[in-house]
Amino acid sequence: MQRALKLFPGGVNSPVRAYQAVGGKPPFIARGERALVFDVDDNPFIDYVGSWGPMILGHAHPQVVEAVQSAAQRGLSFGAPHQLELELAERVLEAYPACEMIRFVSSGTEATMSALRLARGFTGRDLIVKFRGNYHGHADGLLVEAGSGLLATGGTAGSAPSSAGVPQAFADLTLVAEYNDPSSIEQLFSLHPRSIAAVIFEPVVGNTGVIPPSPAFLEALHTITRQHGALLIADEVMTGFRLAKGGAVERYGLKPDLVTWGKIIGGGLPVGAYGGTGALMQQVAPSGPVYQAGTLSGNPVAMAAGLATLRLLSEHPPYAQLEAYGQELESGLRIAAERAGVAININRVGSMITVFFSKTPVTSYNTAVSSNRKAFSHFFHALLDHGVYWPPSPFEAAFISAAHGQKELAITLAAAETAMAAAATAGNGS
Ligand code: KE4
Repeated sequence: MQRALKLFPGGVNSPVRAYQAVGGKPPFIARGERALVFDVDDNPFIDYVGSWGPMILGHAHPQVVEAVQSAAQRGLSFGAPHQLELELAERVLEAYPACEMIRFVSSGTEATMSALRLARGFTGRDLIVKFRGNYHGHADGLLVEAGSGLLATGGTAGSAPSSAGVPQAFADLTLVAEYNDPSSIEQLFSLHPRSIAAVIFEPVVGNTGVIPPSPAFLEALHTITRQHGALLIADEVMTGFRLAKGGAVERYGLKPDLVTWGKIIGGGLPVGAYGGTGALMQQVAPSGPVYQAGTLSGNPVAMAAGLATLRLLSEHPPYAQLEAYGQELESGLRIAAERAGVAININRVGSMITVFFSKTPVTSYNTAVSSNRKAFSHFFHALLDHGVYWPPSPFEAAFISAAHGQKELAITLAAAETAMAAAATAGNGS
């Protein structure tokens, strides 16, 4: 870590890995195998981070590794059309029948950034709407949160950058609504008639911890965007191919105009994508005026990893098994919390789960962030000390993989007994 701190800001290549939310120093991971990761001293951990979503099949799946090795032996990248791009694209679109065309990029950030540029280019409108606490990658216009003041109309004041280096001028183009609050969407559209290009949302929030969508919210997203001629963008970077073969779109019957993907479609290698109807996607260069490009977009080795992963998910769908494990994990955690006398609210959708140390059910950004962070840190470190590698932040989703089985469940729940008792020492503040 001392060496890393000399090389990288915070010693990491992505902030959440630095353990600032929970304190302490992160282990360096040397290898992974099925549901386990091993640190450089070969200590095993049951992994509930799964590289933040991609590793739904578990680590080093032999068929995925083999596909990557054989692709690499034929050359790593050409910057030219390649058959594996077609095969992966067909597999993604087969699972999302409302999408007719797709463009591969190299991260979820690129996918959402490009989808928003397409929405603006297609509608000729400049404003976009996102939801407080939803994360869509680190494009400037998406590092924006609700302003602090209140407008005379009772709406939230303009938006504010959530990062240094994002000009206020960029933030002014991003409006921020409240997740699971239909009136907050309506309010923005009435304040900005015929100026909003798109609404982008996490179909199930993972980035404030797990927050499921209310039916009324999903309904409002569709009716309001249709009514005002704005595009609806479902950001399935985290939920795509996780919540069902067709992601949240299938699970909730969503009808977005554009979908973004990442994580699982690369099987652990850098792949993102955005897709929609042919009419929309034909607006993207070189067939249309909306420019977007990428040196390693669609590179064969990443395509091979994604293809092997989606093929395995399609041939042996793990979703029932993931749901069953999720149910057992959830009820075991509740029992452990009960025994320790600590107040928790668990939000889980399929294999995405978050334990909030809060007396109040978490259905919104506000209820999520008012949960007890200290209790979470004690919970996290007690799990880690007992060989369970939980996401190092109270506001992230934990991920179950198809490689998690009864053995991993037993070890996790045994560790949870100690972890809940540790959380209880932090007091029951919600
Ligand atoms: P990437 O640029 O990190 O590939 O994807 C950005 C992104 C877009 N949309 C959603 C819904 C996402 O969850 C993400 C990235 N998720 C985080 C986990 N909270 C990645 C972990 C990290 O930032 O290190």
